[in-house]
Amino acid sequence: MYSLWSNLEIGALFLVAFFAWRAGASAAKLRYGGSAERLKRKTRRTVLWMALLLLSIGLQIWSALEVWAYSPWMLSQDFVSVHLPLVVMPTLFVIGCVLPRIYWIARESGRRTGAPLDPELFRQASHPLLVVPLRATALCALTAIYFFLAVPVPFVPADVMLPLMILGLVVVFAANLAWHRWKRLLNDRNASAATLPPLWKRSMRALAMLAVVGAIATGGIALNAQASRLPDHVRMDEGTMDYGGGTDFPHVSSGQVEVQAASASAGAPAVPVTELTGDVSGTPDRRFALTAQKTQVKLGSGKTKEAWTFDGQLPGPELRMRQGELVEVVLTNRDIAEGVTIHWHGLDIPNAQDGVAGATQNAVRPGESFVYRFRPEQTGTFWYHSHQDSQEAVKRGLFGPLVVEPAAGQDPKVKDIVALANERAFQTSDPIRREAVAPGTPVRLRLISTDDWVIRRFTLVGTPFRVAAIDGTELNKPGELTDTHLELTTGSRADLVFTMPDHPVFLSVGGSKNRGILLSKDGTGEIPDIPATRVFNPLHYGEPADVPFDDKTTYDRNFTMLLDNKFGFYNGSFTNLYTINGKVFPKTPMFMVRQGEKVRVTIANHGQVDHPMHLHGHHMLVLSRNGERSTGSPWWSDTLDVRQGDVYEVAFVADNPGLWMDHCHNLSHAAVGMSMHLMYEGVTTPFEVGSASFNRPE
Ligand SMILES: [Cu+2]
Repeated sequence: MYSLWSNLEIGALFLVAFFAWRAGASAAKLRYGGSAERLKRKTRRTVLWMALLLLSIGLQIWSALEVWAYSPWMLSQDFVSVHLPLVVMPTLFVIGCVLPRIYWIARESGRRTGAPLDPELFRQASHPLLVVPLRATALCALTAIYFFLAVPVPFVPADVMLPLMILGLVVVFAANLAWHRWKRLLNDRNASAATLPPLWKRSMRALAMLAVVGAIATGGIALNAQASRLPDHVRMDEGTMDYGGGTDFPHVSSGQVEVQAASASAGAPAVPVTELTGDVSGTPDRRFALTAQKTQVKLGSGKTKEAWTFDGQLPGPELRMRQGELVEVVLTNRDIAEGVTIHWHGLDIPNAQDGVAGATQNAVRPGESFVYRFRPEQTGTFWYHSHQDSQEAVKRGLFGPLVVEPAAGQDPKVKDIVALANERAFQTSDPIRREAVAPGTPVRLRLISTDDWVIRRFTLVGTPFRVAAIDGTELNKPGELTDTHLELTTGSRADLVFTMPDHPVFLSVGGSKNRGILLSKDGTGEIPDIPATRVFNPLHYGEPADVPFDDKTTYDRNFTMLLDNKFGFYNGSFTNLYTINGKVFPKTPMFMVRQGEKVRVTIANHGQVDHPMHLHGHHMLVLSRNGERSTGSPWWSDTLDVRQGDVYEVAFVADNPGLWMDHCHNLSHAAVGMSMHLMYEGVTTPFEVGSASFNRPE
């Protein structure tokens, strides 16, 4: 409902601005009526524009009230406290001043004939109160549109006051000017016979006005562009600290930047991220070597294209390991000049191994290597990708699937199929993959969605199935599903299980028959038709089980993450910015926690597009969505798709000390600032981002 009404409201604002401007222009021409007949015709035209204006105002007010009625205050506040007054106030003047005059002019001009105009009729037809309220309505609507396009919530008072003050000054100045002109006009005997100035004269006047506005805007734009430049040196243990209503930690402030004090409070001595390795001594149980390299890959079209790959493969090789094993991965960068790291997406391993350039390590340059060592404690479906310039790296191919089997190994009877969806990988392979599976075989399909800003639709046709796991976490007693599709956002995973029937089964990727995986006795057979399906909803799926906390728990910290978008500058370039709590990195706050604390985060999306929020090193338990409690199996997520107007309450326990990225996994959003981090008390980092650094995590 939020997206419908908020989009309508924005559309209505544009209509209000347009019709108000048009009605104002039409009303301003009434004084050139010259004769009663022509005045009558012009009045009729003005009335028509005003009728359209009032209709669009009605739509704007109605939809703003609906947004208010259906969504929490943090999503509706700007509609109610900014947009509504900006439209309602000038509308009162339109109704009080313009309507009675227009009515009077229409009536009187109908009663009279010929030229010149009766002095009283001319007096009213040239009255400033006929035009000024309409022009003011247009300016107010434009201001509301500016607030929508360029100022994200939560509002900073200065961001709100400045445009409102400029608006007020312009309206008062213009009204004053109009009043004086009218007085002069009434003293001029020939005024009532004046005709509309020629088009070129009007155009020149409009151009002059535009030039003034343009000059002022250019100055403002240059200042903003300059202010958005990334600093040369940024350390992620410095910045704005958000304590989520809990106790502050010792810190020192210099201007807007806060730094943890060298000696943190008792029990949490300062520790650099590099020391947060966990116990990784001994001989590795499993070793991998991955080489990042430029590779010419062959596309289905026959052409070749340069990709960045691990080991020359697209996607990178499947890494399979067992729970609790000591795993060693040696990453070597052969020739990726931009640098490489590996982040183990969804694995909650010690911080030093998290693979984020500028946070937990330096990006690996060409010719260099880096050794990752960790023990995976979870089982399930994950993936890995470079977290150096990750938007570019993942787009070009530096990613691959990762599966953690139980300590005792996977049941050998199970047919285990990894279905990693990626546009670039699709281009290099057969769009239909065929697998031979004997009837009666238990099958586990591991779905992984990796494309930037694509909500992938997966539809399993030909058999009932269960969703066994989400984001690498098993669900409790999942029920059987048919005619259901899953929507997986960038970075999220789901495991589907079923028993192979004696007829073909098709996993459709994207909802059509021309891309996916066909399973049958011998790998041949027809692709079944895709029925109408409904979308899978994890909120009430499966059965409840014990969880360490719920909506009645008292949390040590309660954070709010308000997601939005606006037009603005990022590092000097004009773009669509994606903001968290009104800010873009590095000005986004850090969520400060102490080890062992219970943490609740409210994530709300006030913007126009979806944001898959990915928290490193932890899994978030979904408590509720849009006020509706999660009543099914515990739903643990590491990449939660927050759609327009959604409000999620999630919770986690701070049990993995470190500096953990918390960012949108639409990597193109993270690249323009939709990134922040979770920061444990006393943790420091020796690494750096910023324009003087080689590290560019996003
Ligand atoms: Cu996003």
